[in-house]
Amino acid sequence: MKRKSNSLLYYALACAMGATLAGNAFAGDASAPQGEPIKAVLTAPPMVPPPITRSTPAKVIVDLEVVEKEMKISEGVTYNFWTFGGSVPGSFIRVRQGDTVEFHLKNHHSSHMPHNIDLHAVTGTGGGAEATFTLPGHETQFTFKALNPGLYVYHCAMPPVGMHIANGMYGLILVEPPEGLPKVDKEFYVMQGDFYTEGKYGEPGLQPFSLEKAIDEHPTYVVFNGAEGSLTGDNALTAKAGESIRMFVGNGGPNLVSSFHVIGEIFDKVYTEGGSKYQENVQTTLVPAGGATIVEFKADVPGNFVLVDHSIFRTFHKGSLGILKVDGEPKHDIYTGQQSSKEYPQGEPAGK
Ligand SMILES: [Cu+2]
Repeated sequence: MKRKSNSLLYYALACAMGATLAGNAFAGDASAPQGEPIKAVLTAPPMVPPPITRSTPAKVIVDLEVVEKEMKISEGVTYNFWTFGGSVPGSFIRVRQGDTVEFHLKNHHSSHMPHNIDLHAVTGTGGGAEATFTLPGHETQFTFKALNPGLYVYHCAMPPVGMHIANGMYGLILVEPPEGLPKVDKEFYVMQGDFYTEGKYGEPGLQPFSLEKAIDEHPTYVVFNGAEGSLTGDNALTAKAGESIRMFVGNGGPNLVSSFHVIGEIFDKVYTEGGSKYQENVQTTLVPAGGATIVEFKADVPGNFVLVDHSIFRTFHKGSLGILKVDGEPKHDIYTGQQSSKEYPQGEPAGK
């Protein structure tokens, strides 16, 4: 009798140990979605959804609708954009590493084309493209686990892929690390894209897509956030002197690499290519087509700071120009502004 109860005890202990080992082996149990499913907050550029404050993984539902719509690309010029969520770039998606994402893709009834989505944050066939072939008026759904933290591009991958991307079908998804990103005062969503129209730059009216120019990689417009002027004038980004700024910067392409630079600022940190490691004290950072980067800096002094693609003819002749307007008191110990301007005595030119 005694022996029997001992063996039962050992059996119970062994089971308990087994369960613990299994629990460790499948980070599965600890990393299973906790609590009720959460509907993801989606934002149009330049806005970013609020930071995630959860300390456990969740099931997150993303509901994204493709809409084909005519919008302004430049002053007096419109274009038939194909969009994720009604904006170019598409809605910003923010999840946490370890989240299980239930992704719903709708394609509005008014669409003329089928669309799908390839999220670079997805581990699986086509990044979800195969699972989301969606006809106009239909909805598809698949689920993925956000395994890797980082800032990722998503885009449509329906053939002809280049044309769907060239029409504005891209956006960003941020997978926050479990501990979150360091707190900052302001976060912005900026994404570059190149556009190819039949008409020349500035030619008014609705401009059709030029496949020939796209294949030749000769864009008519290179812009931030889907249109020339999307980040200037009343649309300029704003901050106060002393605030810390984080920009989630993407490049939808389809063709060009961006030399992203903010005139009059130095990036304190650049999470190169949207990954986990950061470089410090950077002037200009490359953002590949289909890639992203996170830049951080402090707005030390007031002024208009100009966002550019430093392949500079694009900026002044094709539209890739934005403004970050920083208000506040001048700090003359950091920057004085002009202190003098005068003639100086004529002599032999330098270099003689
Ligand atoms: Cu598409």
